[in-house]
Amino acid sequence: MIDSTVIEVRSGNGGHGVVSFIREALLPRGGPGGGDGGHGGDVVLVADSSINTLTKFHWQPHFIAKNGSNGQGHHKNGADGQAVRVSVPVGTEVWVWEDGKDTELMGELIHEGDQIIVAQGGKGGRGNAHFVSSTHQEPLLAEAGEDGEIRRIRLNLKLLADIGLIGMPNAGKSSILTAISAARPKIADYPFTTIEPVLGVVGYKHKTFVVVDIPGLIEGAHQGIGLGDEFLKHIQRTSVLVHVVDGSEDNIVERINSINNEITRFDTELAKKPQILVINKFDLDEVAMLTSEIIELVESTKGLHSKIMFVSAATYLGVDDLKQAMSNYLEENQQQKTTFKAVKDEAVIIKPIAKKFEKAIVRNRNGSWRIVHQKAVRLAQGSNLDTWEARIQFQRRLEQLKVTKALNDAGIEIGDTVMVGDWEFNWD
Ligand SMILES: Nc1nc2c(ncn2[C@@H]2O[C@H](COP(=O)(O)OP(=O)(O)OP(=O)(O)O)[C@@H](O)[C@H]2O)c(=O)[nH]1
Ligand SMILES: [Mg+2]
Repeated sequence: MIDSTVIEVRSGNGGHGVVSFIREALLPRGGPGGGDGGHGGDVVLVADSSINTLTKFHWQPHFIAKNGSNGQGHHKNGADGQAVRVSVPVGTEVWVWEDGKDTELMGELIHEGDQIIVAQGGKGGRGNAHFVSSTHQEPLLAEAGEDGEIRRIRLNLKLLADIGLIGMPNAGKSSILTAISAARPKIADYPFTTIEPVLGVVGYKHKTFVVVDIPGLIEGAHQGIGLGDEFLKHIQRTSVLVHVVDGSEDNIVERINSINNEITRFDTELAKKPQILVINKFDLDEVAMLTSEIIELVESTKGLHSKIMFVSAATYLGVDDLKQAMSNYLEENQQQKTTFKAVKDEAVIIKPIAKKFEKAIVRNRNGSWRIVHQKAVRLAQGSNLDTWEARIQFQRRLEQLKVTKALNDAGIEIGDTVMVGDWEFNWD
């Protein structure tokens, strides 16, 4: 099962606004008619319960939304670029991935239909019709479209289940899941039969809940021994753990402690979750005979806060009581993000990462200046600043955008070279 993968997403660029004038027979001087560019498409992840793994991203790790179209004359705005909507499993965490590691959690898709905009389309540039002012009836300025975003993100699937089954290999975890639900995980008398998590839906009276069976743990799992502890992330969102022990084994208490140590090392919060301790294989005489001894041993061990139950997954002895205990424990310990009682939450839309606005200007090493204020740069890129008149209009905008003030405050002098986008001029 692929439950973690890095993908690259790219939103569309905004289309450019244009400079254009309406000149018709009856309107010799016309007015500005340059349309706006369309917005670039977003890349959006959508939680979809019909998908259970991230496998498809292994083959298709790139998602590119369409650019917005440029505006045209006669107030024609460019079309918006189409968004790309990508279905991901419910339970997916989305991380910004930089330099080979997670840097920021963008959000978690917990409910069916939850959405997160992982790359926001660039805004369309405004056409010259927007730049009319009392002093400039013939605006010669238009904005270039804003660039889209390119980003690598890591999808990390954490299954959503209410109850997690933990324990050593061969304890009978998969047998218990089979006894309480319609799931049919592989069962065999050798360790590590289960190699990836399996979900089962349990119905008890009028309630339903989801139980996840994960591969067995052994001492040293946190160091990668056995199948390691990477599957433990799939029980991080559960509310209750069912700790399954093979009652026919020796050293029961040591076994329980070593599993608890492994989960503590993985995540101390996980170790604090309430546990139901299930002594399995109760059908075997050797287990049935030692019942009171086992209870005494477990109860006299410090730090074991569990409820003890004796169960046989083979004969179904105690299985109904176990379902009832699970249901009661869930009721008492329910955490938000679970499926218990099939609570139907509203789907949420997670906003994109806020764009960081840098400063307005920078000084180059050779003493010249560069305007980096985004709006000013887009205006310069979208306009032809070759004419004296366009430059006057542009300087007027620089004043409005407070770029002029920033330059003055920083000590610019007449005659200094100023660059913005691809343009270069002397300050006057
Ligand atoms: N007698 C008896 N045998 C059982 C019982 N439950 C499970 N077993 C046997 O124990 C062995 C292991 O069972 P599994 O359910 O595969 O154990 P598991 O904990 O899922 O093991 P891994 O997936 O390897 O971690 C199998 O041979 C089962 O038939 C039980 O209640 N009584
Ligand atoms: Mg198993």
